[in-house]
Formats: sequence, C-alpha cells, structure tokens
Amino acid sequence: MKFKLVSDSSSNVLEFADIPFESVPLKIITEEKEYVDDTNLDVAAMVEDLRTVKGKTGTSCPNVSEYLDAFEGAENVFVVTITSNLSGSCAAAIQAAAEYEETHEGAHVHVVDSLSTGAEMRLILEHLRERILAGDSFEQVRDSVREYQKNTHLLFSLQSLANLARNGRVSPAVAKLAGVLGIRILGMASDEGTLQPLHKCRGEKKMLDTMVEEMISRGFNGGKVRITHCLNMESALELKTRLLAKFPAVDISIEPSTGLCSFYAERGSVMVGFEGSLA
Ligand code: X90
Repeated sequence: MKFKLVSDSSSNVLEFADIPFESVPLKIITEEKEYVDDTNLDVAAMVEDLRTVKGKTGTSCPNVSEYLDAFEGAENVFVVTITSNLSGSCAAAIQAAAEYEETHEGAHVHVVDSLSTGAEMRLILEHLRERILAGDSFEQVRDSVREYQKNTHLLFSLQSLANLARNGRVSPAVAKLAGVLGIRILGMASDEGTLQPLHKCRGEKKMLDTMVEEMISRGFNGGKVRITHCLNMESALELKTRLLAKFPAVDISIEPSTGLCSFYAERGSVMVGFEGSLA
C-alpha cells in the first residue's frame, strides 16, 4: 500500500519529512505578476510588493489536473484542503479524486475538507502521517482523521481584513471591524469553515492575552500547538512564552506563513492551530 499525502499550499506545509508528500500551490495574482505559493516564493518580497501594487489582486486555487498530477504513482492518497466554504480547492480535489479512482484500479483517494486553513491543516497532516506510519489501513486512517478533526481549532489575529474583503471572503460588515491602527481582530474558523470574528483587541498584548483565554475556553490543555505568522515573529514567540508558562510540556512549532496565508491574513498576522482537550 503506497501512501501519499497531498495538501494545497494554504497549509504552509510545502515540504514534509518521512512520508511521500506533495504540496499543490495556490497562486496570488496582481495585474503585474503572478506569485506561485511554492518553495521558490520570496514571501517578504511579495508582501512588500503588495503594499504599493495598483489595481486588482486576487488568488486562484489548484485545478483538477494539478491535483491529478500530485496523486500520480500513489495507491492510497489523503488530500487536505482549505475550507470548501472559501475556496474551490476542495471541489477540485474531490473531482480529481473521483477521476483518479476511475482510471487507477485499486487506488483510493480521500479528501479532507479542513473547514479551516493554515496551521490547523498542519495538525491534520501530522495526524495523518502518524497514523500511516503506525501501519493503519486506509479506512482506519480515514476514520481516525474524522475524529481528530473534531477536536482541532484555528484562532488568528489580523491587523487588516482588506484583502479578504476585496475578494469577497468576509462580509463588508466584518471587514469594517478592522482598519483602525492598533486594532487586531481575533477570530476563529467556524464549524462551517468560515471566518468568525470573536474580539476586537487594542494592542498586541491584549490580543495575546485574549488568544490564550480563547484557546483554554476551547479545551486547550497542553496539546499540540502550531503557530504561523506573517512578519510577526515577536508575537509568535510571545505567545509561545505565555503557553509554556502555563503548560511547560507543550509541543509548539513556529513557522512563517507562505504565500496564500500571507496574502489574506496580511502583515502582522498570527495564526494558531491547536488541539482541544480530547486529543
Ligand atoms: O483562491 C482561492 O481559492 C483561495 C481563497 C482563500 C480565501 C481565504 C483564505 C484565508 C487565509 C485568513 C485568516 C483565517 C481565516 C480562516 C477561515 C476558515 C487566512
């Protein structure tokens, strides 16, 4: 049974050790240029370009044939996508899965709609890898990830919702919450896989305090934490320090967000995927 993990690049996981893995890039498109969210992208330079770029900017998700290319050669594939409520990535993966199973006898492809993005997708990928390496069957891995997903969450802090609003990914009413200097919108991925604002925080310290409270109120009890940030290492480290003070044995990683999350979450954002109490 040859297993392969595939994820769209909104997971920020472009390379993954110990198991066959492929990242399928989303693209960030301006009137001048197209940025492919892969290991060649200079994220800091893209974020800088976007500050001054004129005209429309947007993104595009992988298409069916790009997913098919990523599956090639594998017998058992698990695909993790960004929430189907904000992107066509999941729909493309589902169509590719059906085509792949039809044309490759004995092959199985299961698409996991993360109903989230970013660091929560990393948690799901790590869980899949763990179960596959433990020797679970395709069906066991599928059932196990379904359970695992019920107990993972994504919280994030955004300093601007401009790109989300311009591209119709949040309502104008939600977008209006941000925009005042020093205000951070603390939000979560809702059960339906949409952006749900929770708090308006004045200043970074207040945001971090509220973030830790929100994690604990969602059952966080020292499980895994995966943090990404867009040019805001300071806050990511500060969050890590606060969590370590309360949960000394916690397993935390910090990474920069890649292209897609950096475009939508924007400069200064922090995104946190974590396990609730049952994991
Ligand atoms: O072009 C495409 O198909 C991609 C569209 C992606 C739109 C949303 C990206 C959100 C990135 C922003 C904060 C977290 C929101 C989480 C909501 C579930 C990150």
